[in-house]
Amino acid sequence: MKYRTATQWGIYDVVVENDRIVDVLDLDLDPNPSPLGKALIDGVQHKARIARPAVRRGWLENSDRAKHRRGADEFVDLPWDEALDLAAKELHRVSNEYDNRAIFAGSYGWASAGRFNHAQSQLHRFINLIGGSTRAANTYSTAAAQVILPHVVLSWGQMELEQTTWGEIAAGAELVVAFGGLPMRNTQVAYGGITEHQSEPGLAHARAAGVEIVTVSPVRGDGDNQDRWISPRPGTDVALMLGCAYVLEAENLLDRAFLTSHCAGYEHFRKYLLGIGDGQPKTPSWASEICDVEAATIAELARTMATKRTFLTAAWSLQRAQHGEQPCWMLITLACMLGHVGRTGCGFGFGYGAEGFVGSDSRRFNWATLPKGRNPTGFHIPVARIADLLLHPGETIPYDGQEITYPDIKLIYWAGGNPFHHHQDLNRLIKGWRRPDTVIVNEPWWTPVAQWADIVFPATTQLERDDICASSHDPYAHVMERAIPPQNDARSDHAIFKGLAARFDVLDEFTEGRTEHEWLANMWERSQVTAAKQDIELPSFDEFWRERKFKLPEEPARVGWLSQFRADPNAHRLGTPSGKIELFSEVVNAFELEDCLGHASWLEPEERLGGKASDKFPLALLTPQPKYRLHSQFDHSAYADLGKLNGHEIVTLHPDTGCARGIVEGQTVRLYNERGACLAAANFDDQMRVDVVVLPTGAWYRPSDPSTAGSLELNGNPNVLTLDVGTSGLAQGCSANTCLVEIESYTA
Ligand SMILES: Nc1nc2c(c(=O)[nH]1)N[C@H]1C(S)=C(S)[C@@H](COP(=O)(O)OP(=O)(O)OC[C@H]3O[C@@H](n4cnc5c(=O)[nH]c(N)nc54)[C@H](O)[C@@H]3O)O[C@H]1N2
Ligand SMILES: Nc1nc2c(c(=O)[nH]1)N[C@H]1C(S)=C(S)[C@@H](COP(=O)(O)OP(=O)(O)OC[C@H]3O[C@@H](n4cnc5c(=O)[nH]c(N)nc54)[C@H](O)[C@@H]3O)O[C@H]1N2
Ligand SMILES: [Mo]
Repeated sequence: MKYRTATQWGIYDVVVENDRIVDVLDLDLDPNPSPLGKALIDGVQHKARIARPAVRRGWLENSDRAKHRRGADEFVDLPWDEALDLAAKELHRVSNEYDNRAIFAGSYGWASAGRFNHAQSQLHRFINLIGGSTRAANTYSTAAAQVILPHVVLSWGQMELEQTTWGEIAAGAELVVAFGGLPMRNTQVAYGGITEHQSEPGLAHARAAGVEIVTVSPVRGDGDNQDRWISPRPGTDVALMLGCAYVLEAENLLDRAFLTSHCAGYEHFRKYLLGIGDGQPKTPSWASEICDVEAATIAELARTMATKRTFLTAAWSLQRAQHGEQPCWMLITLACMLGHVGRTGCGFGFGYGAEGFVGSDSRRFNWATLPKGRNPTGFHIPVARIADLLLHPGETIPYDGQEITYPDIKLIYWAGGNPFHHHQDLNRLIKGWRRPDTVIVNEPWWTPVAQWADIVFPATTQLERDDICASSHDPYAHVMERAIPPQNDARSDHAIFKGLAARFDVLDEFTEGRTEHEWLANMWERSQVTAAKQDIELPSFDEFWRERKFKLPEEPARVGWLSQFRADPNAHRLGTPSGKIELFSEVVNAFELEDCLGHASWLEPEERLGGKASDKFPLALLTPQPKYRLHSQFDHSAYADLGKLNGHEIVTLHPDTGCARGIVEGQTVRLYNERGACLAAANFDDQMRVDVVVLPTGAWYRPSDPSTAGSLELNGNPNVLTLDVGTSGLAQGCSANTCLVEIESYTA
């Protein structure tokens, strides 16, 4: 039998024989399906599944909960009723003894496709009914961009969904300068699910139309199909862009009319650029010292950009670094100086090699989701400050012009995310993670976050329940069919929270009297209402369920992004205070932050090549997204093994870097710095900087000695090495890519 399913890397048909998944088939709908679907074949019905509810022995048997043994303890299986009773009792206790802010249900993570059994939505709906919790704002992906861009140009949501399409780039641009490249491996993935992968065909189309691509990245392989490669030190793109800006200003190659009519505050930025104030003109030779690209190359790049219809783009990775707000602001500043913003296919945009929907011309539509209600505490922290929250109750931090004081967290509830994947400096996280009284986790597999919990509820995967896949960037809705029975004793996230809701006397409020299937129909009906407002008629729910998919009608071609603003900036004001693109922001300036000034600026990070700490650790570590996985998901599958060697994640380094350290290709190596150490398998690539090493994220955290923080990590999880500081007092995003390490051959 074949069953339709959806993942956040594509829609597939799953072939099932005798309740076993035997194959996963691509759909004809998809011009460029992702092979990541293969992970479902052995990954779903795997020995790593959590069979039944489990409680950590030390938590169960010791009055002090043996918190120091969290992550290093054994588990005791319990029947569902007993485990639910324990969790409910503990939630009751914390909620009664403290303010509900003492519960952290931020629960960041991608979970899986399926709008109803979306783990966080279910968790939030339940928690909101029992008084709410501390939550988390923004994402690990784009926090710095999400916070700075509304001050400069537009809300992030608008940018992501509405910015220039690949078709427009092909039609209107002559030159694309891609900071961080356009790594097509990342476009396999799109949040919530993706039907048609358009990025690779879109990029190929632009290339065929004669668009020249310049990749600016420490790693050449980031630019599939590029014409030219410029390789700065990681984290120094802002200096390089400033060097370019200086040439435009000094050689009068900039569009002063555009800067006056459409931008606010260029004069402030110009003073900084020319060094009137700090005495340091941001010349190409100044930039060259920082980014290690020749001054002549910088000047020549500036001149080329000024003579062509240019599109500037940056990978999201650039802003996942200390001062990550700056590359976003500086890219926009440079594009405004060039003056092409709002012309077809020109200007600026973010993330064209980040997720598969960026630059697609699919209709955008707000499909209905599960209503989560309101969080009665109304309180959240910036998502990447989780370790600070756990470690420093009572401390106050700045965030986007506000002040946030951390509460004392007594209970963590996580569903649908893996902080032992996503957070930086895991040895530091562990110290905080062992402070609360109780950690509750819903997970299908014994992932690290499940291993580091006290009460673990086994969740079904999407193949064990019905659901609907529908995302705001995708014109399709798909039926997700239950293909196999729930494995072992697993229950859906909805059923788990139903069990808890009953114990809080909020069952009726939680379910509103609906079965899971009735909820799907309800969500569909709410989408019908939204559609009707746009003169679109959706079929009945029954018909949708029979047909298994529905595609919204094509819409008339979107009006070129920012073209109306370009044509008439007064009639089409932006959301900024001036209505223009703010190259200087009075608002940000008034926050008086040292690490985010009123205009784009070069700010020294805590560590970088050629800068602080490089005498101790001479290599920059980049931790990009993995080609053979989504984050840490299905790391246990045979497909994910393609990114491993001898059981370790593969680290890529320049052959000269290996040679200088006596490392041969294929051998096991140890990466280390003052924060931690991990093993990996060495792979050489001579098309990258000699002072950079690349270890993708996602290997399951496996410390050799979980009882003590800091022990050698065995699988190759780079987050034992990364730096855990906020991007700045503005966004407080994660700074994963600000990281120096050393590497050595490993023999044990
Ligand atoms: N060093 C470094 N670190 C990074 C990054 C980086 O670039 N460098 N990138 C960051 C970014 S951009 C992101 S988005 C994060 C990603 O971090 P996460 O989103 O936390 O990572 P995932 O591995 O996708 O975690 C999803 C979890 O949900 C579980 N799950 C799946 N389906 C279900 C379900 O139906 N129910 C329940 N209860 N659970 C389910 C999976 O088993 C998995 O454990 O990582 C961040 N971390
Ligand atoms: N296959 C797959 N695809 C994914 C994901 C996945 O887990 N697997 N995760 C998805 C998610 S959640 C997100 S947020 C996006 C992330 O999308 P991005 O953040 O854009 O992707 P990354 O792979 O982290 O980084 C892209 C490239 O930037 C380069 N780079 C890093 N630092 C610098 C720098 O300082 N300067 C310059 N010039 N280049 C730099 C790296 O070499 C890297 O290959 O990817 C999505 N796509
Ligand atoms: Mo992300």
